[in-house]
Amino acid sequence: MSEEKKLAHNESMKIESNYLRGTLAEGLADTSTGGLTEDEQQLLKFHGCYLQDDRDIRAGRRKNKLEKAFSFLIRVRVPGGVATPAQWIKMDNLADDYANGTIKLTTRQAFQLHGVIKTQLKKTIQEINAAAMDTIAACGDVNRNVMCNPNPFLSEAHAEILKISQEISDHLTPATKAYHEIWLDGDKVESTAEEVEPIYGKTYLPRKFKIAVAVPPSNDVDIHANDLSFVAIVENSKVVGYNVAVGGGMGMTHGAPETYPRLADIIGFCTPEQVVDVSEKVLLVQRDFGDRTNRKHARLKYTIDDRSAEWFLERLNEYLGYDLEPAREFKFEHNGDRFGWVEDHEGDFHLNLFIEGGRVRDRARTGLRKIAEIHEGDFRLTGNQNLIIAKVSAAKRPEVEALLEEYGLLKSHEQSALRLNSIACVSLPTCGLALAEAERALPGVVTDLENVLEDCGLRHDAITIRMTGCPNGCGRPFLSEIAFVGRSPGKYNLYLGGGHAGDRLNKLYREAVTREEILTILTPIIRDYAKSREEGEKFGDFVIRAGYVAATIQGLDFHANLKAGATRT
Ligand code: SRM
Ligand code: SF4
Repeated sequence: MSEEKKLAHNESMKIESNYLRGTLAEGLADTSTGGLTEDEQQLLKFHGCYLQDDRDIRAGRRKNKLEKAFSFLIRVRVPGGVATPAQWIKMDNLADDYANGTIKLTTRQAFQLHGVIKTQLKKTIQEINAAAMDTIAACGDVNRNVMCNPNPFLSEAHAEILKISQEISDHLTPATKAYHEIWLDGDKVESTAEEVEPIYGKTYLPRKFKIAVAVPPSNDVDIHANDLSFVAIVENSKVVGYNVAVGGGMGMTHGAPETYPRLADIIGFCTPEQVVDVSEKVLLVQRDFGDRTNRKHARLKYTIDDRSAEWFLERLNEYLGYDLEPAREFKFEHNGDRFGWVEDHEGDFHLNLFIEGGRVRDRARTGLRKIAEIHEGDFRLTGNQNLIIAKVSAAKRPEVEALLEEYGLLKSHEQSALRLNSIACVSLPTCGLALAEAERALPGVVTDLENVLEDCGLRHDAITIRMTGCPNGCGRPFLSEIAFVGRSPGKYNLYLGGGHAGDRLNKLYREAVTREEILTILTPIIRDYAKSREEGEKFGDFVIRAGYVAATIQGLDFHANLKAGATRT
């Protein structure tokens, strides 16, 4: 990082905030507006909330000279995605009492509530905490919700990785008492001299930081979208250690080729005992070397690309005081969920349900609440916005199934394989950064494509398909076989050729296509795939072999495909 460059404004804001306090308490108490100042909004993120407004009615309110229809998004951290039935019921209550009547299951195994108004924000956060959940560090320049494969009861390996994810999460949670003071009426710290952030320091990280733990062959946590990942190496059902991957990420900006999605580099292997230490030290290298002058260049992926993965490994080994071992062999086969019932080695059952767009609403919400009221196991949020009803005993299963049947959930996973492998980010109307629809548009696009797939005999062939309202990449679009990335209202960039296991970036195939053009463009490619694919060949591999798009390599090349004119004649 060049010393002459001016630090980003957020850096001084963090220093002056006195460990994330700033004027947040005063801003929240000000009832003359439903909003907050710009700095308060930035600080609020560290506490797990975003100021938003209802974009469906923004223009009308502007015309009538009214303040935007402000409300808050609250993100609830759920390390490893595990929630008890009591916590589920609490989220369900809060959805009705303070939010917009829905629960959103996110792509990082967390809960979100949308539409909470300022005067009810504190009360809502207090109730979340009373249910032994919290929102601190769900957003902001800190480590976010730690993801892990959500099926811990299937083998001892899964139980181990859940434990390790929780340990990483606990270790990297900010130490500031600001959260307790502001939201939970905790005692005020009298002097800042008393307070330290032992890991982060006063300026926290240059940008957000994301960690995931995967168990091959499943890459359901999409390690290549994370700053740091641990890939469990399992021998005889025991985790002998973890490969360490660094520098993955999705976010980019249209028209700014210096920003791009990036696959993580696998740089070594560590033992289970070293995982928390490695997490801390990777985070510290990024804390010390990440770019604090340009927030669009501040993620670990750019720190590594600016210097090299070898440089990063040397620094990391220095910080650790020991060397990572060489990485071990492993293979991912998919990054989607495995739906339906499975039985574990203890004789309990787990049901992976499909929740379209991760949005729990209406009848499905009532059904899941009824299940929570009788459920003796727990709930697991998956990284694909779906839900596992976990640890159902053989005796309890008929009761759970009767409720699933009554509320139309029993066959939720009997959809086309395309739909089951779809992800849409939230986008409109709540997301302030959305350029086009996503959660509200993808189901219809999938329906159109299903007709073509059905016709070609491909209904049961899993193809990953993702849509986001902008190129920030919250639905991890650049890792899917088909992706639509919002450009402007009703228009998307179409990407093809991601790896089915989330291990290869896709490539831009067409720019600014309309909703109507999507079907026209994709129909012949799907037909070609049905006719010309090789035995077992995945759609993402086929479109590269058939010359629709070039295989992607890293970095600036991501934007090169269209210019190279790689389209099939
Ligand atoms: Fe995200 C910003 C929603 C996962 C990359 N993301 C946002 C905000 C908060 C918009 C904002 O800053 O005002 C969105 C709120 C929309 C809303 O109304 O709810 C938002 N992101 C989401 C969620 C809810 C999408 C979903 O439909 O599930 C996911 C919440 C995850 C969680 O529980 O923590 C979500 N966001 C992701 C992911 C996927 C992942 O982490 O696996 C990514 C790509 C991975 C990565 O970070 O590189 C992602 N979100 C971003 C970015 C781009 C970051 C970058 O490095 O450029 C932004 C914008 C930013 O930070 O400036 C963003
Ligand atoms: Fe909003 Fe863009 Fe993220 Fe979608 S990808 S939720 S539109 S920031």
